Amino acid sequence: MIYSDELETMPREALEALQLKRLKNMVERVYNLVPFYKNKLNENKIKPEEIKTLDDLKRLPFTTKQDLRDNYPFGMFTLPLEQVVRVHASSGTTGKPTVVGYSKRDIDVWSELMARSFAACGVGRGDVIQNAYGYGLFTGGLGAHYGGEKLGATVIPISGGNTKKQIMIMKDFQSTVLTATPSYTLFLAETLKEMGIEKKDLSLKVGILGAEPWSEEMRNNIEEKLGIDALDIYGLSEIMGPGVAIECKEAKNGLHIWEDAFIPEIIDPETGEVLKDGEEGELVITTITKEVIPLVRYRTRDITRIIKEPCICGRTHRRIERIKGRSDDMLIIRGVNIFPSQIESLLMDTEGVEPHYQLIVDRVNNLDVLEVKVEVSEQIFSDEIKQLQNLQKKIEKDVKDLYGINIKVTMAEPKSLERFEGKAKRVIDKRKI
Ligand code: DLL
Repeated sequence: MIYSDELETMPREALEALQLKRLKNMVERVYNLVPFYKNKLNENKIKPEEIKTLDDLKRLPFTTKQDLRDNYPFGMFTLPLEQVVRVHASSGTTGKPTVVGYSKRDIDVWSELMARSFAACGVGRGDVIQNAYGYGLFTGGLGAHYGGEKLGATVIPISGGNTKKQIMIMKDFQSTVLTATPSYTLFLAETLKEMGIEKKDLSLKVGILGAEPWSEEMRNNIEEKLGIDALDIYGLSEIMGPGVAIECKEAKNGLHIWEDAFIPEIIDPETGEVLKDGEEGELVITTITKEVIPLVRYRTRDITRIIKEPCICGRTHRRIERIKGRSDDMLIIRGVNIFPSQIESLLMDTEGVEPHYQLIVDRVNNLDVLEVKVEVSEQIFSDEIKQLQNLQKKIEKDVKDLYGINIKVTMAEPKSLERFEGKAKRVIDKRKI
């Protein structure tokens, strides 16, 4: 289902012309209104009027999370607070949060892009959206909420947590759509089972899941457990919130990034060089419609690639591949780079283990070591010890065969590892403790 035919299927040429017009406008605005940008462009000896083609974008300097921190809280805003109707913030693990602001128009654009995203997942009027993303400074809850209302669907603003009540409501209100993190969705599925509720007792048909990396194998697991289509939604507070990119139900392969609002680039994270479509690297986004806090070439730290091929759904906005992980979360184990999502894929393909795991990284004698703790199914757990040992050895061997590294696998009792209501925290880095 296409929400806005004109904008979503716009011929590339027209779309790129629109991008260029908006980009010029935006660079001009930030140069004149934000001292940070004026200084940065001056330092790089580039003037806004020198941006003449989309290719000139790469002459502009990057913006980083640190820049937002240095200008905490409102230093990057282009408008006075009189015109800022909302703020959100992303927590981060240390120090001050990153603060973002929205004008009335920013909220309207965000709601529209979220409405488009819902529609791309087959959601429309008459659908009941159980919005289990957290409400608050986190953008997930309110972002999905406003988009759902804009679309004309019915939104249940339940937020995350309170799992048993959540399930009662899901059943009684006949929710058709679940918006939540993949890890909370797993927790909901597990609780349903404990409560003796089967998927046929529910009206759920789609899950719009994101805010954290998850694998294709995890998708299959969730779809199987809940009998739904599970679609991937991407976004980040600095750029807007949820709805920056979305998978379409038609292809379920890669996420369309709304290019009339954002210009994506993929760069080599080491050198900053722009890579060609199809090459894997760090996603960099320039916002071209935002009023309060437009960002020039924001380094997301998220690793993905741009899919060049047009999509069968007819949308002309390019797709990015499912996010592999954040470059900060990449583990370097004896010189081999590995993302937690790669370990997840492997675990989820292994019979007898549950989709609950932890990665524990430590440094022993100057070498990084990885321990994978994974829950086993009730059945395996009640089998003889030999079975458990075989399973453990099999996973260790599979990791070695695929990635060439030695890791340690430990088996955890069913339901013993932590469950999550929002974003999962699966990596425990003892090197940083
Ligand atoms: O997580 C916004 C959001 C809310 C997206 C609800 C989707 C659904 P932040 O808290 O600022 O914003 O975190 C942004 O989360 O840079 C990625 O590293 C990660 N992330 C978000 N969506 C995905 C996804 C929200 N679909 C950071 N796959 C981003 C992988 C994701 N990682």
